[in-house]
Amino acid sequence: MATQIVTFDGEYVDESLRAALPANASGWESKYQIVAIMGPQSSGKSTLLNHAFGTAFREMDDSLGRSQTTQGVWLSRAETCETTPTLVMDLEGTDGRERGEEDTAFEKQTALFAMASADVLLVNMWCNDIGREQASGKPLLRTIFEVNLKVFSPEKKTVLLFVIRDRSKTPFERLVENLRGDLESIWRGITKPERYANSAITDLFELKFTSLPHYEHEHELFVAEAKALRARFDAPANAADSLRDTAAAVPISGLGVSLREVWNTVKANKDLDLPAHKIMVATVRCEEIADAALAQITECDELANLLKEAKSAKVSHLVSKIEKLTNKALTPYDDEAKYFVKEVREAKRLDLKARVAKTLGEVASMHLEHVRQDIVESLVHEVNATLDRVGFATFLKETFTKLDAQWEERLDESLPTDDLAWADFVVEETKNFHKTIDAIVDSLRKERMNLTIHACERAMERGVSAQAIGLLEEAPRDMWYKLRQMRSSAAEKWNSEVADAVSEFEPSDEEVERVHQNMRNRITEVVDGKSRDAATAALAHMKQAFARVFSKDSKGLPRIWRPLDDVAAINRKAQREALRVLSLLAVTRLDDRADKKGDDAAIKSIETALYGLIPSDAPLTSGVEDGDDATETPSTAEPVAVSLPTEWEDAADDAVILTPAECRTIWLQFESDTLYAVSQAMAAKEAARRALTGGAPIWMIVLLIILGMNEIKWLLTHPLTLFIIVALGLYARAIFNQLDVTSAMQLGMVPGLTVLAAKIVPVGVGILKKLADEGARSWSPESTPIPAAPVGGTVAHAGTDPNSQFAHASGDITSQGVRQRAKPRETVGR
Ligand SMILES: Nc1nc2c(ncn2[C@@H]2O[C@H](COP(=O)(O)OP(=O)(O)OP(=O)(O)O)[C@@H](O)[C@H]2O)c(=O)[nH]1
Ligand SMILES: [Mg+2]
Repeated sequence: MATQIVTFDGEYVDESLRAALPANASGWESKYQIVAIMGPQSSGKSTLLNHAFGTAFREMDDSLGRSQTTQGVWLSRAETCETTPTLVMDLEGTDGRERGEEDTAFEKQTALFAMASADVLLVNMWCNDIGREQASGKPLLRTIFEVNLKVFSPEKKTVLLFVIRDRSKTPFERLVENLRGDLESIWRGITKPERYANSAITDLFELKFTSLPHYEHEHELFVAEAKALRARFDAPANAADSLRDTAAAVPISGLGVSLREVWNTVKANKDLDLPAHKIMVATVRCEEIADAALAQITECDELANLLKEAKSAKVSHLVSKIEKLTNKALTPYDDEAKYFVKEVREAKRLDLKARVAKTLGEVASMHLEHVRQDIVESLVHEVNATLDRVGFATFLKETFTKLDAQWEERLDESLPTDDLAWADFVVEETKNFHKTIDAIVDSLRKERMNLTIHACERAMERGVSAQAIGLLEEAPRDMWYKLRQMRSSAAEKWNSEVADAVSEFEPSDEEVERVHQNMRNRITEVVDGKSRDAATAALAHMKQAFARVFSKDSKGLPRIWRPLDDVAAINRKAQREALRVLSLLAVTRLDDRADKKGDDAAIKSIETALYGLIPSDAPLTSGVEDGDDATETPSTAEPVAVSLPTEWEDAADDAVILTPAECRTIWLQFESDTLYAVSQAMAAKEAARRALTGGAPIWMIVLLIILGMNEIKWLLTHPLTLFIIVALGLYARAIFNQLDVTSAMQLGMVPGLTVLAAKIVPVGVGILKKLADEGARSWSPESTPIPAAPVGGTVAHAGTDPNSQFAHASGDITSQGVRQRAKPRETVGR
C-alpha cells in the first residue's frame, strides 16, 4: 500500500512507514533497499514505479489535463520484488506550477531527503532534453548536485540511475555520452565547498543510465522493460546489471527514526552527516529496544513475586534468579539491536545491564537488608559473648575482619558480583553495610563507655559524698573552702580515673572533654546536693553541734554534771555553736570565684545576726523550790522578738538555702528540742548537789564514834546481836528504797505519810518473800547464777522516756545524756 510520508506542506507522517511495511518486515533486518525517483512533474515517474515495482502510486488522470499528481513524498513496498525486500519512494515532480516558479526549497528538501535515505536514486529525464541547453530537467540535476554536497557520507557514493524516457532512435551510448557531457557541465557550474573544489562528479556519484520506450506508443515494450528494470533490483541476472543494494544503512527497525530525523534535519536546512546520523539512529533505536527489553522484566510476574519474597525474608538462590531475569532482558535486546552500530549497541547494552541491575537492585537491597540484619545480630551476640573478656579495641579489630569476610561471602551468594553492572550497587551496599556496622559498633561503644563512665561516677559519688558529709557534719569554720578544695582534687582524681577507664573505647578528644566536663558537673552536683541536704537537716546538725559542747566535757568525754557547773553558760556556749553551724549551712559557697576570706566575712555576718536569737540574760535562773533552795530551771518564757534581716547580705539568690526566716523557725524548733536536755542537766546537777549535802557532817560522825565507843565494843563482843542489828538495818534500808519516800513526800506531809503507811506492810512482806525465794534458789542443785540486778527502775525510766524527743534527733546525745543523768540518780538512791 502506498502512503504519504511527507505531506505537501512538508510534515513528516510517522505512521506511514508502519502502514507501508508488511507484518514480517522486522525479518528484513538490514537486508533491504530503498529506491527513490525524482524528475520533472508529469514525466511518468509514478507510472514507471507502478509498472516496475508493482506499487499503486496515483498516476495522472489524462482527462483532467496535465497537472501535478504526486504531492510530497509517498512510500510503498515493492510488491513485485520477491527476492529482495524493497521500499519505493515516489517524489513530487519538480518545476510544477503548483509551488510557483521561484519556490525550489521543497524540491531541494525532497531531493536531499531521497538522496540520504535511498540506496539508488532514479532520475527521470526526457530523451529530448538531453544535449539541450534549456532542458526541463537541468535545474533538477543542479539541485541534485548541490544538495549532495550537503550530505557528508564518506562511506559510499550516491548511486544515480538516469532513466531516459521516450527514447528516440539515437543510440543509447550516444545519449549517455551527451548526458554525461551535460552532467559535467552542470557540475562545473555549481559552487562547491573548498573540500570538493577539485572533486570530479564521479568522486561523489556512481552514475548509471537506462532508457525506456514511449509508454503509450510502445506500451508493451515499456511494460517489459519496466519489469526488466525491476529484476535488476530484485534478482539481477549478473553483477554488471545489478542495481541491488541490500546493505541498508539502518536496520529496518531503525528506519522510522532515521527517515523522521533526516526529514527534520533537511527541513531545518542543516547539513546531513550521515555517519553521525547513523549513530544517532542507532542510539535512539537501541534505547527504544533497551526500554522494551527492560519492560520484559519490570512487567513480569517473576519480579513481582521476587519483590514480595524479599520483603519478608531472604531470597533463596538470588544470584541465579537475577541472572535469569537479566537474560530475559538481554536476549531480546541482542536479537534486535545487533544490526545497529556496534559501539552504540554495546554501550547501550551496558546501559541496559545497569538498568536491569538497578531494577533488580530493589529486590537485592531488601535481601541484603536481611543479610545485614543477620550479621548485625551475630555482631551483637559476639559483643555480649566476648566483650567481658577482651577489651573493646581488641574486639573491634577481630570482629571487623570477621564481619567483612562474612559480608563478602554473603554478597557472592546473592549477587553476580563479577558483573560490572552490579559493581556500583555492590559498592553502595557495602558502604551501607559498613555504615550499619559502624553505627551499631558506635552505639555499642557508647553504651559500654557510658556504663564504664557511670560506674566511675557511682564510685566518685560514694567517695565524694562521704568526704562532703564528713566535712558538713564536722562543720569547721573553713568548711566551704575545704569543700571547694575537695571538689577540685576530686575532679582531678576522677577525671584521670575516668579517662583511664574509657581509654579502651578510643574516645575522640571531644568525647574525652565531654566526659571530663560531665564528671566535673557531677562532682559539683554531689557536693552541692550534700550541702543542700545538710541545710535541709540543719536542725540535726545544730543538735549535733549543741551536743558536742553541752554533753561533752573539754576532753570529749560525756559530761558529768557537778554541783558547781554553770549549766546556763554551757548552754549558751552550745547554742552559739549550734547557730554557728546554722550560719555555715544557710548559704552554699561552692562558686569557684569565692575565697576563704570572703567566706569568713559573709559567715560571720550571718552568725552575728543569728546570735541575736539567743536571749542575752541568763534565762536559767528563774525558779525557787523547797523554800531556801534556789535551783536553775530552763526558761519557758516566750523567746524575745529578735529582728533578723529579710535576706542574707551579698548572697546570690540560688545560693541561699535557708532564708533568715527559715533560720528563725529552725532555731525555735531547736530551742524547744534541746529544752529537755537542759532541764535534765539541771536536774542532774541538783541531784549531785543534794547527794553531797544530804548525809551527816563528818564531825558528827566522828563525835558519834567517840561517844558510842562503849556500845561499839559491846557489839563487837556480841556478834549475834551485831548481825541482827546489821540485818535489820539492811531490811529497813531496802524498805526505805522500795517506798520511794522522796516521791511520796512531794505529795505533802499527810498524804505522803498515808501513802507510806499503806505501802510499808506489803513492801516489808514482799522483801522478805523475795529473800526467801532467793535463798531457796541458791540452795537448789539446778540453780543458775543470779543475774546482775538491773539498773533501778527510776534510772532506766529517766534514761528512755523523757529524753525521747531529743533521742530522735541525735542518738549520741541521747545515749550520753542517759549515761550522765543515770549516775547522779543512782547516787541519790544509795
Ligand atoms: N510520453 C510519455 N508519457 C508517459 C510516460 N509514462 C507515463 N506517461 C504519461 O504521463 C502522464 C503523467 O504520468 P504520471 O506517472 O502521473 O507522471 P508523474 O511524473 O508521476 O507526475 P507527477 O506525479 O505529477 O509529477 C500520464 O498521462 C501518463 O500516461 C512515458 O513514458 N512517456
Ligand atoms: Mg507522480
